Amino acid sequence: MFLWHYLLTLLLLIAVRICQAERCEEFTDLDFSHAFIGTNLKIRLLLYTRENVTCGTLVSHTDLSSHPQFNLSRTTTFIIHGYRPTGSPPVWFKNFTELLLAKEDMNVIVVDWNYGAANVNYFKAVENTHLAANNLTAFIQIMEEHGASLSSIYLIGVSLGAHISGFIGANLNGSIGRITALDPAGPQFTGNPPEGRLDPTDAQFVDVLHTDIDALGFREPLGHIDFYANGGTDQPGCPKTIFSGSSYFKCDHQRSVKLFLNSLDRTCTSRAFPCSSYKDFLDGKCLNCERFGAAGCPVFGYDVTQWRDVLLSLGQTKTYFSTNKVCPYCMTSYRLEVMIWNQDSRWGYITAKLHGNGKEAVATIDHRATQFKKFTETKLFAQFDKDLQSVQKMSLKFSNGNVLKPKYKLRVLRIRLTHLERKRGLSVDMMFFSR
Ligand SMILES: [Ca+2]
Ligand SMILES: [Ca+2]
Repeated sequence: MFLWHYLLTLLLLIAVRICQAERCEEFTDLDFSHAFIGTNLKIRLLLYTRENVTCGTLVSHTDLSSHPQFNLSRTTTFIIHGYRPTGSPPVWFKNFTELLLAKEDMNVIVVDWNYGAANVNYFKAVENTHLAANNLTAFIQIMEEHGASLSSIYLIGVSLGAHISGFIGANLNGSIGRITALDPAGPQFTGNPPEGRLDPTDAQFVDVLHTDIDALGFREPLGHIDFYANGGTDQPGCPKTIFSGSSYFKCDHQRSVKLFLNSLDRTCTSRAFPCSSYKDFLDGKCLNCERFGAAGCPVFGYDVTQWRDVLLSLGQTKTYFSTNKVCPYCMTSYRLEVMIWNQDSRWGYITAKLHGNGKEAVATIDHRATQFKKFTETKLFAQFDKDLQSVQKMSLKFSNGNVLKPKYKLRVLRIRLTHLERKRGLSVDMMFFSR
């Protein structure tokens, strides 16, 4: 009896050692020579769960029983990257995996199709998106045979990965739970019919972020909700000239991933407003959120599923939000109403500063010159770089935007500042006169 106990303990110890020695699978690291010659498609599936947050397990495409931690009763999130012109692994996927697992107990599968995406010839990588989608569809069907529900499948696709997600979704008749598309690729997809790109019928719920619609991204709406960050064309803090090297080409596009990660890390939220154009949004013409009831306008990112039912009932909704240059990206929106008593009307730009608890928040309203008229309330949409919990002081700077023009003072009669979310909590009403 004693001997049996001893042997059993020994066997257990050996088994534990073997498990500990199991190596972590890494994302395929290729270099530019691979991309130059071109690579053929090979898909590796790296599984991460709360039991192995940082150590990837290579999942068999056919035998799921060999992965006990792959619990199919949980949500399974696939992260699908895009074109890899230099063959390097995406720098963001570890952070992405960790934030998703901190948010929810799920299976995260990083889809490594670096062999296939690494190619100086973009058209070859585009061709591979269909093959990759067919391969992943077969894998999801095997998951389904093992008891997974298609509703529990969540695909997050970056750039070309967004269209791969769409093709998988279409292969499965739109039954998968959700697709999040991060700046879906434009080149070779713009103008395609719905079956040749991502579209809202590809999943039960499709949410899309656009950050580079004038170059690498897709201009038109593709989901149930489309978020256009800073108008979707160019991102603040990204280089405006080619002298900044490769980041000139990819900074706007890559910002999509950074914004989504920011939505996962719980530091702040970005409220997005339905609007037909970015100009109208900046003019503050789209601040009405009544159609969304008590929840208010949708918040960009992972948690937008809270608005799912109302968004599905609305069909397709195009929304806008603004961000800062760096993380935390979220801005805080106020309505700023200014009444002046100058005899003549004034045209110019406003910079507002809020002060409270030793902090300062700044909003620059300079997308166009605003007209201020005597005894008329001018409504402005002010987006501040920070959210101050208490505002003790506000200062305004007025400029006519032209150093050659004579300087005018804006004689302010009244300013009203209303936080668009905490409407009652932070409304500041001021009456003062200036000469
Ligand atoms: Ca489609
Ligand atoms: Ca751009």
